[in-house]
Amino acid sequence: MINNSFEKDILNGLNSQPKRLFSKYFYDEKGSSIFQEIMQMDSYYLPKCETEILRDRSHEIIALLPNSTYDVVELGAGDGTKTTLFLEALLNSGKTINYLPLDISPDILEYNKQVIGNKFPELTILPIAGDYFETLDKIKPRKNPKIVLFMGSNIGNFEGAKAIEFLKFVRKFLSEGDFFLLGADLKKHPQTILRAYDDPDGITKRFNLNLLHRINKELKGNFNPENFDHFASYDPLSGTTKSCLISKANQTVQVAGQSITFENNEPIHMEISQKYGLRDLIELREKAGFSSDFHFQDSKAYFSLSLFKY
Ligand code: AVI
Repeated sequence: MINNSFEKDILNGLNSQPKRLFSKYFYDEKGSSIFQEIMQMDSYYLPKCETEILRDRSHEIIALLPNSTYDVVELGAGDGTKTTLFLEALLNSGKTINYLPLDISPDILEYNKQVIGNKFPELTILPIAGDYFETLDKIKPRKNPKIVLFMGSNIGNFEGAKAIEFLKFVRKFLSEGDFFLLGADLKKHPQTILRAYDDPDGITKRFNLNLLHRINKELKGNFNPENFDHFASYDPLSGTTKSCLISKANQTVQVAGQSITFENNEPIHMEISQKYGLRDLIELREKAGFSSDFHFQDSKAYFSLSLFKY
């Protein structure tokens, strides 16, 4: 099915200067499966570090939660595999919890419910499918205190002030006594970060090129993905990783009935993945209006799970 906002965003992006496409469109069926390959790469340290924190430090996070009952709300929950570690620690600590996974995809939520439900048969699971606005609106009237999870460094894909806007937006659906748990990738040696986004096997390149395939399929495009290279860069001053596709020739491509011309070596900006220092995370928390913060890192201090109090 052709999605109009997809078409509009793609055409606007390709007619902008510099050209740009948006990483939120990476995740069609093929893109989601390539992302699973990325998650398995040795150089893509993020999921391993986050899992280590959830495995080894969940009890410290839970010690900061004063209530005995919580709604655990997970934004962009996906299949929920990592979350089992946190849910298990909550249940072991004697808390009564309900799990509310929110995701745009009803299929992934169905799978999530099966996986988590099999592991914790006693847990109440209330999946809610839809975009953030619809789903958060549904959890707002619930009486239990909430802990909202936003993990996987997904915050890093928001550009500039959009990360703060997003946290402010989520906070509007929370109230006194609630918490927000943010998974954020930390600033570290630039080479380590670059290797995560520029792997020698070309998996990240395929991940980016897949969006051109998607445009071909869904918007009657005729990109030849072989005419584009992938280039990732990391700026240690700003903490921003940028991914671009680079045109390997002067070429004209048709998309949804429009002709888009590329000069040789012209970039398409595809994605940013922001890295944070501790000070940056504190600033983010303050600007979003949360009252205090606590940070839990893995043994290499590559990644942070940061708990913000309403
Ligand atoms: C989903 N997101 C947090 C990933 C990231 O690290 O920015 C997407 C990704 N892009 C390239 N590799 C992984």
